[in-house]
Amino acid sequence: MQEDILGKLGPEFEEVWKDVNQRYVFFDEKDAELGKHIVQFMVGIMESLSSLGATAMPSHDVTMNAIGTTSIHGHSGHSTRDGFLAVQSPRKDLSILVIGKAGTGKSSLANAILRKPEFEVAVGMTIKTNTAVKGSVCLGDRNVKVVDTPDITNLSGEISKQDEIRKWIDLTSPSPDVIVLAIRCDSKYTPEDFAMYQELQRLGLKSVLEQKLLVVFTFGDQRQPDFEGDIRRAGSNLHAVMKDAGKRRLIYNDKWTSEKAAFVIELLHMVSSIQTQSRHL
Ligand SMILES: Nc1nc2c(ncn2[C@@H]2O[C@H](COP(=O)(O)OP(=O)(O)OP(=O)(O)O)[C@@H](O)[C@H]2O)c(=O)[nH]1
Ligand SMILES: [Mg+2]
Repeated sequence: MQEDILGKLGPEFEEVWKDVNQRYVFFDEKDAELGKHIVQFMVGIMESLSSLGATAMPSHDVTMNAIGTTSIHGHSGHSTRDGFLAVQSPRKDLSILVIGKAGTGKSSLANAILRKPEFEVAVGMTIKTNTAVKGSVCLGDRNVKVVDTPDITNLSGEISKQDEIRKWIDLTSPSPDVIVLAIRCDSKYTPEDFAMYQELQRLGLKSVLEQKLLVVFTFGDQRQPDFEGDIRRAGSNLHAVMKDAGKRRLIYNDKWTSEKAAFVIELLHMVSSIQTQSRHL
């Protein structure tokens, strides 16, 4: 492999190759699993940086174009496995709790993190997710658990709200590393939406929401051109939620496959920042 690379790039590359010191990765845009490999690669870099005492990579260091190829500027990891960067020491598993009103795209978002269609996605007006379900995926050497949930104001059957929330906590055991609140960015944030958030606070999630909340604006393909202005003009209820989230927010767009890997990388970056903040509390 080494000879192949040097043969193709010529002797001028020899000096660079010495510095590369086995840290390399191949990106093949025809690779059916390219997105997954990019995420693993970036996770490896973030893990390497944090094991070196650096904070996670700022998001502007990652650029991704429409066909899904990625450029990474200025950072390197420190070990390889099967050609992809991996982490040397085992790291803590992650658990991600996805919550929100019915039809806000929770299951679609959860599937994007898992990179597989684990959870059923709603079609038409049907409410699909009726109770919490867990899926998991390996990213780098981390097992990432994702718990998809129903709209707590719309539970069907006998299950009480308290029991349902107990199930969320059990499935994310010992506790979620991040709570992703899905809010549609193509429609108004209504008093009913805010009432659901307040109900979750009352049902015992107040302090964990204040520490671990991340707002994800879903239906990003339908956002206003002036999205920042749209947020500024949104009412005080949405601003109160975003305050709890410490202004952590992302936009998700389920329609553009090429953006999903970049979204997962940003999400993991947010999780690292939440973890860093909770270490300083
Ligand atoms: N245009 C667009 N459609 C989306 C997006 N995300 C999800 N959808 C669609 O919205 C519908 C609902 O998506 P789900 O992921 O099932 O939403 P949910 O919040 O899990 O729904 P419930 O489980 O019923 O509460 C589906 O038809 C999705 O294809 C998005 O980013 N853009
Ligand atoms: Mg669902």
